[in-house]
Amino acid sequence: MHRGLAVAVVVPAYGEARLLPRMLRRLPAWVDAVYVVDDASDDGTAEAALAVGDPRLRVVRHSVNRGVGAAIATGYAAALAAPADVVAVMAGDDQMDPGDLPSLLAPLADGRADHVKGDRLAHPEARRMPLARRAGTRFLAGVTRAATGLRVHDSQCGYTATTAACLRALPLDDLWPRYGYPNDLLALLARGGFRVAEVPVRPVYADEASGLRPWHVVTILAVIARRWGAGRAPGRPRRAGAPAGARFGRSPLAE
Ligand SMILES: Nc1nc2c(ncn2[C@@H]2O[C@H](COP(=O)(O)OP(=O)(O)O)[C@@H](O)[C@H]2O)c(=O)[nH]1
Ligand SMILES: [Mg+2]
Repeated sequence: MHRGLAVAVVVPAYGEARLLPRMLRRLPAWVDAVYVVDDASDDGTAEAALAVGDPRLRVVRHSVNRGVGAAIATGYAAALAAPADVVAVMAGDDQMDPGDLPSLLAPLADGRADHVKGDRLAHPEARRMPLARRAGTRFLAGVTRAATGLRVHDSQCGYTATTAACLRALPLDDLWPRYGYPNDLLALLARGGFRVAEVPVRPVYADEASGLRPWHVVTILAVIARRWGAGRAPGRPRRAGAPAGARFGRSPLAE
């Protein structure tokens, strides 16, 4: 429990036997439940997770690889089947600083947002992100803002926390299954009129290897295009606006 909230963490993991145990051992003691989603890894990822011996941990396995977005949707479903107030997502390659989790949860605990995501570009150590990553992220964030109307600055950051109520209302079976899922999730949130907040998180680049390739930008643009204008759909639910000055997605009331 953290600030009165039961906290679940979903960890998508594909070929992460080396880094996943280190990531799991760094999770704060107040996290209530952890769902590792192993997506048909062939390197013993699931066994490595179980060997950590954390009683909070459950491993869910896909029998064939379905992609990081599909794995997160599976993790969300598992987390929602148990009592949880908020569900965070942290990558299995130890690229998300657990020290940032309280700031991700704060807007949810304060009732100011439904979904909070990390913004690596707003962190004092933003320059740790490789230059091409920073440029690509800025470009994709611009397109995502235009498509959804949400004022997001790091659309590609997968470090998030969402209320269980919001997740229950989202059509998660419809979420894009592979790279590009964060943009698709933002479109679904915008379409539902949910309040999205960004908080600075530390960019971590160490000994991991990314599966993302430059050509994925084309896929991501296509994913964004398929729900273009989602946040401006007529008749979407109206929700309370965010406090002035916060880095929140555009409130329907402010339009
Ligand atoms: N379950 C699952 N996880 C994946 C898949 N592809 C990537 N991941 C995980 O998603 C996280 C982020 O992927 P990564 O390739 O490191 O992307 P990047 O950090 O944005 O460059 C890591 O924990 C990966 O293990 C997949 O196909 N299935
Ligand atoms: Mg990574």
